[in-house]
This record gives sequence, structure tokens and C-alpha cells, in this order.
Amino acid sequence: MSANLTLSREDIVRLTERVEGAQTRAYGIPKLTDEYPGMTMADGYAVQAELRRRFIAQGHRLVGWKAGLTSRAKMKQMGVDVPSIGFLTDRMARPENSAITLSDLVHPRVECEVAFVMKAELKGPGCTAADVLAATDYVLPALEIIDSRFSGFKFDLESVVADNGSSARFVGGGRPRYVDELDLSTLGVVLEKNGEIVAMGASAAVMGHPAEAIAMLVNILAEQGETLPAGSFVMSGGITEAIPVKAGDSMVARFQELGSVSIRFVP
Ligand code: OOG
Ligand code: MG
Repeated sequence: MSANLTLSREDIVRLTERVEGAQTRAYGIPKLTDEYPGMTMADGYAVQAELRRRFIAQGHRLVGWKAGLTSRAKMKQMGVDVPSIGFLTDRMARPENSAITLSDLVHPRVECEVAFVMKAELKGPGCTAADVLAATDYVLPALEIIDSRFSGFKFDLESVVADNGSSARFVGGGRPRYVDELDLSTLGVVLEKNGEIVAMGASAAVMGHPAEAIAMLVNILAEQGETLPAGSFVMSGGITEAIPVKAGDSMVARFQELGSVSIRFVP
């Protein structure tokens, strides 16, 4: 990836500080490409890596990764056509059915995803969905609360990668299952907001099979000289479009075979 780096080290640090400020103090900023129109995906990942380095230096613990923009519904909603990845830390994790505070988020949206917990390390390049399934301990349903730090939730790929794929909070729950007990490509899911169905889909919406998204993630990690460690919690990407939420809302994702996972929002 370093081949396409156009930003100086100084610019990378500057942009990382800008994104970190917006994430930790919850305010919207213009997308980074407004100031750096020549910014590349490699630049975006360089900012994301610097953000990860800073959080870890501050005592945050890396617990996993997420694939994003892996379904047509998500790509259409956000106007991009290439998947991306981001990192997950312990500070983003929330218990199932807990209350998510809105005052430390900008304009959150909720996604339903299949999450994988890994039992063996995976390395790219050349990682396949079969490799992913062999290295998976179990899968479980998850809700992701994304929160772009870019004003109006409008961005391009370079900017959203720098903003760690809009990662904000995540919740695993439901009924963990071994992958050999399921057909992961045909699982249906219904997403409800305040008891009403707001979206529905099937896991095949994620690149035909969610394990394909994890394989892609491992191969992107390899380009950055990283591997996916055993024990990682990995989200494969929103199956449907993301749903905006406000105080008082509750969200439930009901998955075929995997049970349901819920969350609610308070000011
Ligand atoms: C980027 C993050 C996308 C997903 O599951 O597709 C994502 C965004 O839409 O803000 O997490
Ligand atoms: Mg997501």
C-alpha cells in the first residue's frame, strides 16, 4: 500500500489528530479530501494505522477488526463501491441490550452483521473464505453502531478509511454457533426499530457469503503488514442499509439460527 502514499508523515499526523479529536469529542468535520484532493486509499489507511497506534498508546486494547461496505445495500447508501476495513477496540464494545449514550456520538446509525470469533491466526495474501471458516471458532449476531465523523454522514472512501470506517460501538449477542452447523450464506435477518421492521435481508448480501468479507479483510491487512490474530472479534459488514437512531429508540436484529441482539439509546 505504501506505493500509493502521497501524504507526508507530517500531514498523516495532522489528519490523525483531526480525526481523533472529532471521534473523542463527537463533532463533525469536513471530509479530508476537501483539503487533500489527491489523497489515496493508502493515505487513508496510513491515517487509520496512526489512529490505532495512538489509541493503543493511550491504553485502548485492540480486540478485532471490521469489514465495511461489503453489501450492495451499504454501498448504494454511501455512494461507494469498494469494501474497506477498520479496527475495533475494547472501548467500543458494549454489552447486549445496554443503553448507548448519544451525547458522545455525532449522528449514529445501526447495522446488523454476522460476527466471527477466530480460533487461529489468519495471514494474507491469498486468504480464502474456506481458510476463514477453518480458522473460525464460532459466529454470532452483532449490531454495529457506526458514526461517521464527517458532516452530513457524507464522505468518500479515502476519508472514511481514515475515520476508521466510521467505527464507534459494537454489540455481540444472540446465540453463538459453530460454522459447520449452519449455511452462513442463507441466514435471514430482520432489523426492527421500536418494534417495527425497518430493514431485512440475508447474509448472502455480504459478498455472497460473509466469510468472503473476512477473507478480504485478511488480505487488506496483509497489504499493511498485519495478520488477524486468534481470538479476534471480526464483523463482516452490514447486511442491510444502516438505520439512523435518536434518544429513546431501541433496535433489535433477529437472525435466523443465530438468535437476536438488541440495544437502546439514551441522551
Ligand atoms: C462506513 C462503515 C460501513 C458496514 O458494515 O458496511 C460499515 C459507513 O457506512 O459509514 O461498517
Ligand atoms: Mg459495519
